[in-house]
Order: sequence, then structure tokens, then C-alpha cells
Amino acid sequence: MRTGNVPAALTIAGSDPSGGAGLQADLETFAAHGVHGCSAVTAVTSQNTVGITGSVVLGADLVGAQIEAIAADIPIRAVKTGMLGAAAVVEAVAAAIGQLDLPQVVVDPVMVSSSGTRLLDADGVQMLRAELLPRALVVTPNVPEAEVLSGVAISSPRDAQEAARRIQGLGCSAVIVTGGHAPGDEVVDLLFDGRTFHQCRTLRMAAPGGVHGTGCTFAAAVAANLALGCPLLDAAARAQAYVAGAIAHARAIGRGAALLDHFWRTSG
Ligand code: PXL
Repeated sequence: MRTGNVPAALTIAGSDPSGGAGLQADLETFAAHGVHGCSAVTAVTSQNTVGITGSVVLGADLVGAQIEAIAADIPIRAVKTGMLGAAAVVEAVAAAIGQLDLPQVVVDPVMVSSSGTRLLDADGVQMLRAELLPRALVVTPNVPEAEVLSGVAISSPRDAQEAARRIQGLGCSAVIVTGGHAPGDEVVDLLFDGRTFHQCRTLRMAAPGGVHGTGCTFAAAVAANLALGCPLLDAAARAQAYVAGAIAHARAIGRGAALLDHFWRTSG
């Protein structure tokens, strides 16, 4: 048997059977970074690259039990949360993270799918603000999610800064307002750590017909880099470059949105 210190990360997220987003995208992202991926499933969706046709959220106890089982066995270096689906699941995940003292928690505050289906109701969002954000090292909202979490309408970089300030005030150590949904030739991810604003910039990749899974992949790449020992700002910059490459190499696998190539660095 080989012994080595392959770091492990845990995703707590929903299943996307098309493999574009959700825990499947997270596990591919972890694997592409050389990080062992563990997954606690929160919800099962029926969807393809065109859209979502249904979903069932698992019981909060079962979600908590998955996290406990993993943490009792495997040293987890970083955690990523994605679709949580219901307030009770958000509460159970926050409680498990607290009780098990899980490190380096990256919260992707998933609320709506790229195709427009609501994935967390208003009670769930309130629970996320009250219970999960205070346990996060970093939360990674896109612009619409940052508007909901902060109550600030964002139409300028100054608005994004104000939103980031307010979200950080909810108790997370840091926030990254991702720039994929904002206009412009450049994508600017805005990181606020409670003291300083940092910007990570990259040229916007053209994605004709749209891509699916960028938010999940970004947050998973931040978690993977944290698991590898990177400081947060480096992890954010590396995750941005990784997602840009995965978009540039995206492939039309189904009839709808293109899917990211999570292995673009290693598959020729
Ligand atoms: O992109 C957000 C997201 C997260 N998790 C699951 C999803 C989606 C969007 O479709 O299906 C399971």
C-alpha cells in the first residue's frame, strides 16, 4: 500500500447527473488538483445540460450523518458547500461543521440554477446568513447572490464593495464576489477579508450558448487550493485561472449549455 499525504477535501452539495455542476463538478475539480474528494449528498436533481426537471432534498439527519462518518475517518483539510436545498439542511450542515470543527469552509451560496430554477427558498437563505456564514472562511457569491445576501443592488464596482462589506459583516472571515455575471471584457473577482479589498482579474472567455457549473467549480477550486496549503488570496487567484481555462476548453457534450473541461491542464 502506498502511504502518502494526499490531502482530502469534502464537498457538501447536490447531484447534477449531467456532470456539469454540483458535486460531480466539485469532485472532478478536486481530482484535477490532486486532492482526494469526499462528498456528502444534500439533494438529488434530475437535469441535463438544457435544464432541471426535478429535485428531492435529503433529510437533514442523513446529511449530518454523512459528514460525521467522513470526519470520523478522514482528515479533511477544506470543505466546500454548494446546493443545500432547505433550511433544515443548512442548519444541520452548520451544526456539523461547528461540532466537528471542520477547517477552511468555502460556502458557495447556491440559490438559483443557471437555467433559472430556485434551489434554496427564503427560509434557507435566512438560515445560511444566520448559521452557516459565521462558520465560513470564505463565501463566494456571484452578483445576484451577493445582492440577496447583502440587500445591496449592484450596478458598479463601488456597489460590489459595499455588498462585500455587508456580507463579511455577517460573520465570515472573507468574501469573494465573483465577476462572471457582471458586464465587461474582464472578469473581476472582488475579495474582501475584513480589512482590505483585493481584485483578481482575467480576460473574459467567450462562451457561446453558455456554460454550466462555473460557480461550483470556482468554489471547489478555492477549497482544493486551500487543502493544498495555499493562503486564501493565492487560492482565489489560482481558482480564477483554473475556471478561465476550463471555460476556454468547454465542450458541447449535450444539446444545451457547454460543460467545463475540468482536466484541461492535463488532457492534451
Ligand atoms: O450551479 C448551481 C448548482 C449547484 N448544485 C446543483 C445544481 C446547480 C445548478 O444547476 O444542479 C446540484
